[in-house]
Amino acid sequence: MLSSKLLTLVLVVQPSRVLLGMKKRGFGVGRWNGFGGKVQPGETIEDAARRELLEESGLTVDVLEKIGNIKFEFVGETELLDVHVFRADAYNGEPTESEEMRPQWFECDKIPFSQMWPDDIMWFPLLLQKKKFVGYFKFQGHDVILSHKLEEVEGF
Ligand code: 8DG
Repeated sequence: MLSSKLLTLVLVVQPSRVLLGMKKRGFGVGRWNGFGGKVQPGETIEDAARRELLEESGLTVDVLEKIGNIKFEFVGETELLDVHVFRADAYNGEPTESEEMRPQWFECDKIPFSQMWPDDIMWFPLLLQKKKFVGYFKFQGHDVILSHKLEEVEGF
């Protein structure tokens, strides 16, 4: 039986660009990603998403929309990652580098998928089209997807 760990991921999206951060340490180091991390005891998932966004990018947002849920299995590991994905279309503050992330805007047609988690190229198009989705990815190591499921949903 696999246990699971709750994580958040926030993508700040504007009409023609998306804010990503270069992960400077820890899990996913060297990859561009949205902002997020582990949900702490006593926190709601959305509170955790807002906290990690502020800690890692310096931004706050008024509205966060839940747009995805992706579960990740890593062969040989007993814990599933249960990632709750949020989208924000407006933000307050200026993107600021943190110990964990170096933020940078990317045009929507120049997203650096070759330097991102390999599943992202499959679900980013849904994110950018404001579609909601659930997914499951089974990884061998951090680079190879052995199998996956991805489907659009009406809502959460
Ligand atoms: P730390 O303080 O303990 O270093 O870590 P944290 O900030 O609490 O958490 P983390 O381990 O850095 O969180 C991992 C982040 O990576 C989290 O936002 C979820 C996200 N993430 C995965 N897998 C994938 C993936 O395949 N694609 C994308 N885009 N993000 C992913 O865990």
